[in-house]
Amino acid sequence: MKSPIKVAVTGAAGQIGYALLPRIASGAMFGPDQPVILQLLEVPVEKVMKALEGVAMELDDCAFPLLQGIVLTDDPKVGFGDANWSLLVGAKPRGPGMERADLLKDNGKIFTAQGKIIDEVGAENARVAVVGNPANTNCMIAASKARRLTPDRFTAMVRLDQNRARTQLAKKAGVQTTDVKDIFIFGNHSPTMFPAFGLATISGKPVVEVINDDAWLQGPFCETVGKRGAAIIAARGASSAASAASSLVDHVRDLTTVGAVHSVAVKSNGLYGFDPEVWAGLPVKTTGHGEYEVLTGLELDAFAKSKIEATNKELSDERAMVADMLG
Ligand code: NAX
Repeated sequence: MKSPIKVAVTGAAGQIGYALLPRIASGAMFGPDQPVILQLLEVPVEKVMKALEGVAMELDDCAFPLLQGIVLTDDPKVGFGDANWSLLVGAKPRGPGMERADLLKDNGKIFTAQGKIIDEVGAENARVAVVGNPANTNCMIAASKARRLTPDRFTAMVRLDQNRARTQLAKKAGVQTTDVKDIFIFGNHSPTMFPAFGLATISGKPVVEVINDDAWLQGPFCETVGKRGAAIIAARGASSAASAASSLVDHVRDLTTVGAVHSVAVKSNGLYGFDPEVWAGLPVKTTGHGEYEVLTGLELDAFAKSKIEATNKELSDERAMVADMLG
């Protein structure tokens, strides 16, 4: 039996947490032979901590063979202590009439503190995956606070967008999602993100040839993927939770599966024309446990380049709005 890994999850009493924790405990994220200890972090509010206790009771009631311990805490030092992975799901939601800049600043404070503490108390091989929005910029802020952990340890999730794009292409072509390959998300986890259909294939043939409808690909396809979050809210009366949790399982599982090729928001280092300092969705190949390389040299046409320019501008603008919080 392998020794257990410690997985910290923030916002564990929230709706994504509820869908996520049983998947981690069942082995879907780290494999069927990897025991886990869950370190669940929430805000110091009695009602919330009580709800977290309820979540832990349900996890107990599943009798997961791989679940070797559950820690419930409102103390980040305990939550992130020795954690091998920190999954930063908790964030402040955008309230009515709240400006994006205010949301960036409020959440910036949370991720400033969490970046610092993970750097101080996380495991030697600590890795971070950010889900809480605005995910790319929150991740950049957390990474900027680290002195020990290098920027590559900090990733943000664009996998939900990739999964959404994959299914839309499969439905349009009348194939299974497994027939769709290499659909990558470039840029921000926001409606400006670009699902780069020009690089994708269906059953080994370019998507543009199989679907043969540029107007649909450039218009409704990009729009559906970009605005899917809002469509879910309109239909369900609540934001995506099960699909977000499932995509986070995919994000981490593929970052720990050597050879996996997938979309992850990482420090761009100037690739594909992005501002070098922002965290942008990019195609990566996993090269080791949590290690990856960005795929370089992929050919992008003028349409793709214009979309990337727009999403890069948004990321750069977000960076400017939180400039005083970085470093
Ligand atoms: P909920 O509001 O249901 O849960 C969030 C939880 O986080 C709450 O229980 C809250 O108490 C906790 N929290 C807040 N600040 C915290 C802190 N400093 N430390 C620990 N816990 C804290 O939201 P939920 O639907 O679970 O969504 C969580 C986040 O994911 C939101 O920011 C949301 O916008 C974001 N999403 C990101 C997605 C992505 O693809 N990157 C997609 C889904 C989702 O919209």
